[in-house]
Amino acid sequence: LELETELREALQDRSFEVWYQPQVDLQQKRVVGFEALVRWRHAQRGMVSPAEFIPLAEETGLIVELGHQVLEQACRDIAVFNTSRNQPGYVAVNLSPRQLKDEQLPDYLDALLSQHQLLPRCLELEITESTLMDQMDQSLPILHRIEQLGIALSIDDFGTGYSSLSYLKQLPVHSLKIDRSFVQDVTTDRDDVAIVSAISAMAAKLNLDVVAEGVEQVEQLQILRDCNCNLVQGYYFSPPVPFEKLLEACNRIE
Ligand code: G
Ligand code: G
Ligand code: MN
Ligand code: NA
Repeated sequence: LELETELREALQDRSFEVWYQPQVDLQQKRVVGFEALVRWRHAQRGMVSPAEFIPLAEETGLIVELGHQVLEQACRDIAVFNTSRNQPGYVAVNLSPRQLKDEQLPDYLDALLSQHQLLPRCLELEITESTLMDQMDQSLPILHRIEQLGIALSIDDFGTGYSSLSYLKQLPVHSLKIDRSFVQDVTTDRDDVAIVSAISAMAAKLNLDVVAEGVEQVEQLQILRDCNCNLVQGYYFSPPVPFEKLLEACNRIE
């Protein structure tokens, strides 16, 4: 079967899974939130990476329905998860370009929060820097309405997409995610150290949180600490895991 047909069937069957990767506050040594990452368990092909099907979903417009399914699952899961913890965590959901042109998105999110009786701060949206810069005019009014709901926005892959700092100032942004490519060689490349500490310092001045992604080694962690980057995510703490394994992952970290 063609991938597109299979994608439609999987949407119909609601057979996508959402996995979660913890984001850790280094000072508190606590898991403060989770990135939601969609997974497609395919009968013949096995686990299909979102890197393969998200672009197709985006091209065909199926991303809007897929995005709704992911958002619904993520909200349901975080609502359940938070009842078992004394401090509520947030779930950060990735959004594609087309979703950020959907004028119904803010109302949809508002209804979703009510349905799951979630505080707005329990939901974050990740938008890549390049998506933002490519469609600022169309997306900015939508993003402002989302901000008014109290939902936080995070700029994903920060540092790779030529964001203009003047745009950054206009945007209702809550946090920056330092792209994995800068974290990867931070133990050997002094330029990467300079980039990470500059982004962290700028974020602090602008009152933004900063999250380092793709942290795999304890040596990277120490440098990130020295750069005042307090939130980290990566295989060092936990890979993305299915919901059933999340509590166990949190207990290992904390
Ligand atoms: O988890 P993994 O490395 O396989 O994810 C690959 C890519 O797919 C990443 O760029 C990630 O942002 C993207 N991705 C994962 N889940 C979603 C999702 O629910 N929606 C969108 N739009 N992108 C996602
Ligand atoms: O594009 P985005 O940043 O949303 O994608 C996150 C992707 O990074 C996911 O596919 C996730 O599985 C992957 N990822 C998460 N932690 C690590 C890590 O420590 N190392 C590597 N190489 N990939 C990671
Ligand atoms: Mn992301
Ligand atoms: Na990223």
